Amino acid sequence: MTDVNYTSLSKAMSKALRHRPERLGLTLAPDGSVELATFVNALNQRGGWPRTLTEDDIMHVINHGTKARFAIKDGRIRARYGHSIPLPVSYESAEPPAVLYHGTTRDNASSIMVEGLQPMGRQVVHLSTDVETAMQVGRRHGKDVVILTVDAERAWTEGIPFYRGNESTWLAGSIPPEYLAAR
Ligand code: HQG
Repeated sequence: MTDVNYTSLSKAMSKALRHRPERLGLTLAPDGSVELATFVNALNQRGGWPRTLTEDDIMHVINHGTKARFAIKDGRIRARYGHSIPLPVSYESAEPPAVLYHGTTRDNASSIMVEGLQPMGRQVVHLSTDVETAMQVGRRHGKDVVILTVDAERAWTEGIPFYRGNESTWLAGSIPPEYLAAR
């Protein structure tokens, strides 16, 4: 029997915890979390798995996934970033590194330098701590990748809130063009 495909499980987890919790009959708490046991039940109810999922399967995705997309605390699971659900998730504000990066396409970059970085389909803007991560993020959108640097230190000092996503991802509401430069 084939075992659970952990890439498919990770995608289903992202979909439920970032975008469409209602599809699984879930309601997320204000911090975007849901009880782990309830979450596993809901994924099993959805079906389509080669066997019944357990909390260990969720832990496998968290411990062996390519990126730290999810966090578990006090028996509850949440997505660390990426949300598009209508209800705003309350991220915890924190002081960012002095400089952050954003990888995007050349076409997007020209509008961004005029309109600023906007959350577009998500709740917040996603920024990277290093150029390599920003390149990977940008390549998801096209081959012609431009890296923008974000003067996070000045933006933070001047009152723009930032939030930590994971080790290499920071979040912000939006970033006006005066804090951005093409690298
Ligand atoms: C662009 C993945 C024109 C922005 C990644 C980006 C990340 C504008 C696109 C996470 C704009 C939105 C998020 C403006 C922003 N005019 N284009 N004013 N402002 N944009 O996918 O940052 O693998 O929603 O440059 O690794 O690419 O799913 O955001 O190109 O961490 O875990 O609008 O998703 O993580 O695209 O990626 P996205 P993103 P996962």
